[in-house]
Amino acid sequence: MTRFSAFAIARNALSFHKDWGPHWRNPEPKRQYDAVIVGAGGHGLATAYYLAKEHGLTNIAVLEKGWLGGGNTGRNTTIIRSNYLQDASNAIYELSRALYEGLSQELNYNVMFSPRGVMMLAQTEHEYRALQRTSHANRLNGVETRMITADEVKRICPILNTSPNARYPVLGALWQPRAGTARHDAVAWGYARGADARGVDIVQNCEVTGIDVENGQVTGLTTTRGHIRTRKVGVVVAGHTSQLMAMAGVRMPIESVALQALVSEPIKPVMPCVVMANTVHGYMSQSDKGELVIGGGADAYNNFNQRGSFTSLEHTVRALVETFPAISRLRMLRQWGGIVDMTGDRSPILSRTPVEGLYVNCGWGTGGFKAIPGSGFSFARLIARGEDDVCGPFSLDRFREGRMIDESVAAAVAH
Ligand code: FAD
Ligand code: PYC
Repeated sequence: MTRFSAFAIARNALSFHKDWGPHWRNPEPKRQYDAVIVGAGGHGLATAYYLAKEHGLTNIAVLEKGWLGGGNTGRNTTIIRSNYLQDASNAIYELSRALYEGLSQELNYNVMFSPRGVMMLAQTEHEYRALQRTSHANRLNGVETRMITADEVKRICPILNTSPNARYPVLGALWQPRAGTARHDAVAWGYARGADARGVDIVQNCEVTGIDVENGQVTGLTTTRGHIRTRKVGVVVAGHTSQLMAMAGVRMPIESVALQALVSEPIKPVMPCVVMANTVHGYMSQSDKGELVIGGGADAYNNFNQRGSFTSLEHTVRALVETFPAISRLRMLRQWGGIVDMTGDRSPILSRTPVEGLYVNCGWGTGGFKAIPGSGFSFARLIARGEDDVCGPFSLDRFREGRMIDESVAAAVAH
């Protein structure tokens, strides 16, 4: 693997940066692996990376029906925070946020983690109390968040409309100073590069079309590039989880729905942090290129439309113009959608399944980008060693046993 360093960059500058090699191989799938991960999104790639790095499992493959990072991982708005309500959520999201802090060094790849701070506005008394409760829960779990006043909100982000005459005046906000953003493609590419360097085969354009089960044990996969034998499979396919798991006869408590986002034309820096205005269904940050990155609520009906729609655009832009009147004359450049995987309690599933050797990682819904490092690290432990210290509460059993991890408020985006 080419290592990035000041010296390597200087050396490659001499040849006008034309001599950098490919960052991962494009291997043919082998006929047998010790473990196979289905889905080369951030979670699948991170799982493969930690399986290889932490557990020495290198005869493994990641199978991807399209191109790596082309699912929700390359379509999200990159917000990273750990200000969830429940103890189990604080554990996995804060593990993840902490891993993001050192991820560029870990992967020797710049993921552009920017801990610029995330504020969730309180625009009704009820919302204020709910966020205050979250800040207390966070403090008990060692997650650094606090409530800030409307004056502090204005000081941190001057373009925010904090007028008391607004339809929903800003009463304060839940502020997480070490939360922020990262470059989504770089997270996928960095993990792919690290996994490939440790011998993991990342096979793109390889769709899984069947899961073989014999006597309750997974034994292989049928793919568009041939049959593969394996006794361990991790399904990590976000919005397509129900279809994949149905191939093994497992019914999943997942609904698939499009979540959309858009970006404006680039402008000079105006947004020093991330702002989420959940009452009016909008959130915004500014990318390093200067584009305002904007999103809102999920589509109101289940669907697989991986694209934008006018209804969502209008609803989201109306919310944002109300929150940031200064952006009303900006042109919007691009709009897109991704298919997110929603559970009833808005918490993920990282679990064994009734089929021996078959594991599933899904249900991150509208908020799984932030969780990629922690999810990959913990899911790899579950697959390699059966250890479920972090994953345990997120098992499939919880739906049968009524052990919900209710994060419908902390999930931020309306759905
Ligand atoms: P994906 O990245 O979707 O990867 C799954 C992969 O599986 C895909 O590449 C797909 O092609 C592949 N696959 C599917 N079926 C098969 C098959 N049969 N065979 C082989 N491969 C298959 N989260 C945040 O934390 N912060 C945010 O700001 C945020 N904003 C978002 C904004 C939008 C518009 C969207 C859509 C999502 C957002 N999210 C956000 C959520 C986040 O993007 C996802 O939770 C996360 O990326 C899920 O990653 P993944 O690896 O599980 O799934
Ligand atoms: O989970 O923080 C989040 C988020 C913001 C936008 C979409 N998801």
